[in-house]
Amino acid sequence: MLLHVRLSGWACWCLFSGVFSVFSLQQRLTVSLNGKWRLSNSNGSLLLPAQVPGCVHSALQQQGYITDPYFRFNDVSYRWIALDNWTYTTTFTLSADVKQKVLLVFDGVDTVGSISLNGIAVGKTYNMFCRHDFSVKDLLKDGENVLQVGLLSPILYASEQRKAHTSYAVPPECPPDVQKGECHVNFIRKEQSSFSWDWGPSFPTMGLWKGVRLEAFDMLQLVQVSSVPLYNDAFSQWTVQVELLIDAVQTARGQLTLSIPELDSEQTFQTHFNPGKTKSNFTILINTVQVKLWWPNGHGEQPFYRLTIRGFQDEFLIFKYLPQVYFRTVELIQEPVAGSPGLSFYFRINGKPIFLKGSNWIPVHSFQDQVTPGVLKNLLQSAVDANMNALRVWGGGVYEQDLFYEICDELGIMVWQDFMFACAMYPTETDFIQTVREEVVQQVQRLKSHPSIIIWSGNNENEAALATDWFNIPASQRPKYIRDYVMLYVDNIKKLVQEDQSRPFLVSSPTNGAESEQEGWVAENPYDPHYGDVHFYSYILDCWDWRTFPRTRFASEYGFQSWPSFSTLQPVSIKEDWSYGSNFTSHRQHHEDGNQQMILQAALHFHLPNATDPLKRFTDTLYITQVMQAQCVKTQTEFYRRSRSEIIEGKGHTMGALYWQLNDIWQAPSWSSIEFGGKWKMLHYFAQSFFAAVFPVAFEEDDTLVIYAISDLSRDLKLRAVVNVFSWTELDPVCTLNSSMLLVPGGSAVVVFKQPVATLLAGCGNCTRLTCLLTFQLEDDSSQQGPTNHHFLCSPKDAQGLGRPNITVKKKTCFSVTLHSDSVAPFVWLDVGNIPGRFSSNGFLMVSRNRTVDFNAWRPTSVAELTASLTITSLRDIY
Ligand code: BMA
Repeated sequence: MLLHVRLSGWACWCLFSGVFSVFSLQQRLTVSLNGKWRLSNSNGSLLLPAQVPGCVHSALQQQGYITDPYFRFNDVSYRWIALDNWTYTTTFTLSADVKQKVLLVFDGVDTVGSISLNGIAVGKTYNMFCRHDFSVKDLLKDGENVLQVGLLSPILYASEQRKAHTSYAVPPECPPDVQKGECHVNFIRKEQSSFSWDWGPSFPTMGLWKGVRLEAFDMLQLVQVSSVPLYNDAFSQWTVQVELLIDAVQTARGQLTLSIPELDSEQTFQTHFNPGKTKSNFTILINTVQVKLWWPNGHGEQPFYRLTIRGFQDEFLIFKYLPQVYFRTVELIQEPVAGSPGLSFYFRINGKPIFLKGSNWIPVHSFQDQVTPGVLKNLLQSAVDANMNALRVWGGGVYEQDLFYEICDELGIMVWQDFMFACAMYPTETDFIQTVREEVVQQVQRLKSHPSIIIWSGNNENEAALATDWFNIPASQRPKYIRDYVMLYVDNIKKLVQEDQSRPFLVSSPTNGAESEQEGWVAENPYDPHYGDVHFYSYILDCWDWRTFPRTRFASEYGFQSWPSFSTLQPVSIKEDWSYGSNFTSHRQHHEDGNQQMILQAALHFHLPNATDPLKRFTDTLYITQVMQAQCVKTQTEFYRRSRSEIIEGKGHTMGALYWQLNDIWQAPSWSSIEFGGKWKMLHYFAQSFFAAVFPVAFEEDDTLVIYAISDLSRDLKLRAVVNVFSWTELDPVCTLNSSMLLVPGGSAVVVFKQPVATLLAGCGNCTRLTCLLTFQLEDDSSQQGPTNHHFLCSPKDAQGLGRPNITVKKKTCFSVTLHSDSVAPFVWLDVGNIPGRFSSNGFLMVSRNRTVDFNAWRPTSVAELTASLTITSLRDIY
């Protein structure tokens, strides 16, 4: 049918020219149905234009029916939106009947939808993570066609599903009250955090969150392609497995040619395509072992090759596609460790053990249609700029859009990809399992060509939830829940995923991995530091005391909360909100006692803000929470990095540190190191140092100062530690100590300096623990290697001589400022309000009279604008 289409007056058929560069004699035609649709609520009282892709909340806001959903208490005020049912409608005009098959394709419906075309039911949707297509040729009319998608309230649907599940409960029923969220999210295949989380609001979205289109073709069309390189050790041979998902109208014989000219490799296959959608696999042998490999950030480049896939029928080219292929291998090594019970847990990429440095990724926005390429790029670039090489896409959010993984491929960010299940038990009724299976098949097919994804993981914390009984499941019923757990993640998800041989699969995070499997997939203690990965949180214990941290094989989650800066909060609040005790401040905190915990943790080492001016007191409090968080996560990360080469009391060989969490979903207190909007918190500036490839770490054990040199480089280094002892009152070191030169092998952490603190101080003027502090760095024969680090010998609140530094701006050129200080100043923080961008360094310890810092603006600005916005805060300014 149809050569011409008019969608609301302006769309038309076009030759398909999207991701696949397909051309053929049997042209495939597509028409986008994206754009302006009509949206109405269940009783018709609201009728408005709505953009597709999009969601109901975004449409209501764009049309002025609601204000910013993130403003103040709007998450609660706008609860009604997701309690109603909504209908999306569009009309389009067609003419001329030319194609044999016409598909109506939805890349993503959020979530419970009934689709009708010209009044005739086409299909239903129950899973926002699935793509749907419907054969609609017979339903299309010449002239005007009406397409409608009715969406049920996800809250009411989830609750209905829960009610129907009468045999036993599937906990948790509801989130904790402090989250002000909705119940039974585990009964609906939808972003789990959209019903609220401990860092995010409840906005149970509804909408057509991805594209909609018609696709028409005569013979066949290529629906999806994946290409996965595999290395066979025994034969020292690379192959590329190519999988084609083809939709054919009738049986057809054909020929397929795969080639990578740059690698001098080409192969032709005779094949045939069966009617309907079928997957076909082809393997091309690579004629050389000399391929350029894809490496994680910091370990090499990210080169790729072009694979040419050509399909022919009767010698006519029917499709052509040119995907990028990146070669790399991944192994997850779980084997006995000398001197330690349990098993190792680390990743080997291209045969090289790699320490994973990074964080956890949560949804970037409650309304996914508002996530722009710029926002994604900025966040991922910020990760790389902080020397990260890995991110975990956490299981309570969404499988990210293609662009996310493409950028990770390009930047060398390794992705630990969870499946979207988190902190809950899940039903295992046939329908539920069926839709999950479809979701898994589709997502693996979509994503497996990305070298950046180095592991699939079944869920977030569900093994731990069962093992440590989060939901008070009576002992007699436990076997049933374990059966359900195994059925979902092992018998279904794991089985489906294992067809992808290019990366490992873990059932959960945290898990004991191979040991959990031994114990029937739910280990007695999935947090066992001798196995697998660990999530560890402790808000009450002193975070400066490294003894409180588990010496785990792999730390995949740990963290501390902080508040975002005032410039981030200001647009969503009003004056009466700007105090730490306000309703707003407690409303935005979704973690029980979170605000108090931050203050208590900060008070262990810092004087709390005591300004009389309420606004200053508030902004100083935001600042001190960021100082606390940065220092806490630094201490914990340093502990993990220095544990990579040693076994102490049977524990160690830590090979990963992914703190919780990288980004924020809205303007609120959370564990993130980047605020909503992209502004770096102090923690992110700290991460830039503590994730540096070469880095010195100091700590004390039994009053002895120990300094480690940590190196992620491949080559060996010869380094010495240089320790400068400063008095809080002066800007010239009281004394300087040098260690001897030591070998620091590539990929190791070794002790380079050790001295009792008392001895060190005795040889250094009148220094005491209270009057002095240390900075230290690593040097080779010619220069400093890696950043300078510091070590406090007492809590700054007890420091003697820590005065107001009187920091002034000495010089300003372009976007750089030179600061001048009279004395040592800890945690010097430059802020330019809402001018987006970042400083070359920030939150630093100033131990020199002058220091120049650059500002990299993310939009055009001027020296005058920056000058007017610049504020400088250091620790002594808040009390
Ligand atoms: C973890 C995560 C999230 C949560 C975070 C902070 O365990 O998996 O569920 O947001 O802790 O509490």
